[in-house]
Amino acid sequence: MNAKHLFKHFVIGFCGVATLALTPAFDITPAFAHGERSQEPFLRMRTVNWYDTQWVGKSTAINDVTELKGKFHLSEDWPRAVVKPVRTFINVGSPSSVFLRLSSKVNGTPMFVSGPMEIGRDYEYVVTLKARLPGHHHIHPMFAVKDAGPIAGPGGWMDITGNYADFTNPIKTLTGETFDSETMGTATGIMWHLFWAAVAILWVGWYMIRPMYLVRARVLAAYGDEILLDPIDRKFGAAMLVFVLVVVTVGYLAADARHPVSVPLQAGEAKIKPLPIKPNPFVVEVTHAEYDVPGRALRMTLHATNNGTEPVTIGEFTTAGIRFTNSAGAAKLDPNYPAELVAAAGLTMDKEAAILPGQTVDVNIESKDVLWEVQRLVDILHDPDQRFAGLLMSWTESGERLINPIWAPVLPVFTRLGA
Ligand SMILES: [Cu+2]
Repeated sequence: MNAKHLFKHFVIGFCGVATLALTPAFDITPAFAHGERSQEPFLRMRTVNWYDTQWVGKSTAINDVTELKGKFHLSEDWPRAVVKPVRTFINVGSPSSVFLRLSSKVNGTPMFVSGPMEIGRDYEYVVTLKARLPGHHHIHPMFAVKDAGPIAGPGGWMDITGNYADFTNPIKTLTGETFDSETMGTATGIMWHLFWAAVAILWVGWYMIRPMYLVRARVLAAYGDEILLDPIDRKFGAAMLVFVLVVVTVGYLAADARHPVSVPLQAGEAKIKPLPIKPNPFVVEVTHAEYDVPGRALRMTLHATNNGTEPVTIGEFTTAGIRFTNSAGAAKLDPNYPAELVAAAGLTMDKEAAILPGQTVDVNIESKDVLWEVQRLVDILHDPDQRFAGLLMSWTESGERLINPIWAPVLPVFTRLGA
């Protein structure tokens, strides 16, 4: 067994021990999520409206590469309480580093540093992932906003098969060297940790025994600190100062000589153009919205005008990664989308007929499902700012999808009005 395998077994063992140690503390009964539902609903509904999320590799072998991709719209109804997305980053929410992120691209631009994004616009992301730790993992796209924190998107399960011991991540540098980033520099890292720990122990130990703390404290209180330091202490202190400075300088010069060509950590800003605004002939406005608490339903009245040349059918309302569809929307649903996030017959309307070109209608639309409770979105009713936002998806007769961001204040009701 070589050093690399030894290191890998150490990591496996360490993760195992850590899991065992944490299990009784947190009682991790079969986890179906990892806390995303506890994120405030105004954050999940009114910041990032995720859509077309795809967990490409439902099952990936160790070392194989897969993708997490999709699109999102930054809601016009962005809460006042959340910092505007002036510095953002696309990341992946996962239980530890089960995948290695090889790249993230937003609208085709590599996003290895953070950058601003525009409210009201759409973005398409592709995160390339390399399978690292075997298991059944819940994976979320995540949108990090500086000073607001990470905002988790919908979670889907991705499996990784194989053995961690087989994982490698060979990297070819610009100077033509190849190394495995999983093990590169491990010995150096461990050496420095041990070295500085030994120096620290020596430093503390020296003063600890000359004399011991309690004696020292009493002398300090009675006579001050001057008599506590004898000339040897001062020499030892000066020697340590010189020693530490020499070690740091020599260490730096040695590393610099060994790797003369290096690129500093990137501290710039990714400039990402939003997706072009697609002309949308379907104009929708929410004129009234209420949440029926016992009925677990968000009801809204839409004032909709079809300015296009084809009939338009409403098929889906999506918010916080949860999708409410009627039969028209269900037919367009990606079968791989996590079933626990879909209310397949959750969307009903009082006018099911397609909205004809030139027609203006007021449609009463209801998205009803226990998911409002299960996903804890109903908590908006406890917010001082009771509002929702999401995306309304409609389809023209020829199959083109039209997306309308919608948002409105929500009135809580406890019985069906007018019933
Ligand atoms: Cu999760």
